[in-house]
Amino acid sequence: MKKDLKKFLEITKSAKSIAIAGHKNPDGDSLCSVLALARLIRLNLKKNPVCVYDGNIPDCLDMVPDRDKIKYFQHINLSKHFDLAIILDYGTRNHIGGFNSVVENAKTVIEFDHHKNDEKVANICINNESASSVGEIIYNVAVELNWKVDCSVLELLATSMITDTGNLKYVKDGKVLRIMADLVDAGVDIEKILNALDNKPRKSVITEAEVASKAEFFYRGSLVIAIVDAKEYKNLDGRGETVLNILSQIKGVEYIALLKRQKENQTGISLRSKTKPINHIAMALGGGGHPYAAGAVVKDNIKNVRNTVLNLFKREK
Ligand SMILES: [Mn+2]
Repeated sequence: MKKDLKKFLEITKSAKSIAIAGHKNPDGDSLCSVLALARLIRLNLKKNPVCVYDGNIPDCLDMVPDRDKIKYFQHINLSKHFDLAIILDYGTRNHIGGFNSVVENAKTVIEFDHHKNDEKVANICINNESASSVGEIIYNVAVELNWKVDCSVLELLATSMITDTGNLKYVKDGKVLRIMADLVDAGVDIEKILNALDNKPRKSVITEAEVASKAEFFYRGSLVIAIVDAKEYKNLDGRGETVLNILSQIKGVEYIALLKRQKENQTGISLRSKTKPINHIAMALGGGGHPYAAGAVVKDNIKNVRNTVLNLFKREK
């Protein structure tokens, strides 16, 4: 067994209190890898970790197993010193959000991540940048430790892998598909998972379709910029995936920038690309992410951010 994994097992076994969180505003991988790891620890080590989140969990994730077992960070005792804090899928420190105080007060911190991450927060890092999702990392941990699993663990891990690969579209090698094949053989129902993920509120889907209909096209249609105003922002479910999905279907579109007016002088940006890496653009805006899916939050109004984004993409043509 690898050294770090052995240490993870020893520390988790001896910890009297454990808290687990993923990044702020959880997506499918962040939420489901937290719930899957907690369930695995309950099943195999007879301990009951506290699952924590910050921000909002999209309605489309309401149906995942153990959804009711995760608590908003302000509903837990933040001054309590946990023996072990585990952070998953977080990327950079500012994405830990309200869980930061738990991390700072914990005796030991362990991380599982697949983001490029130069500033390690944890004492033990079980990271793999080539993994499709943290769900894939947790699956491999469970296999390596010979841990017992149940249907809910497998469904959670499958949901992590499916959502972080854009429904298996962004699969770069066979690893994740071989795991999915094993999960399907073990009873995971991909159709059921995908139908559950479509469980979005009507007002979100309609609002996102309206946002897409007002999008502007630049550089011979290779870049599309869509803008979400303050009122529309309240109606989004998650990051605006429906807008991104609609616009990515348009012929000739290579890059999508979704700009969200979070506050008067704060703009959230989601960037997507079909074939060329764009995470350097997210970094230039003070953010980061994956090569083809990245983002940032900029303290400026939406009009200025739109012009900055337009200029940054000028070089990408
Ligand atoms: Mn992830």
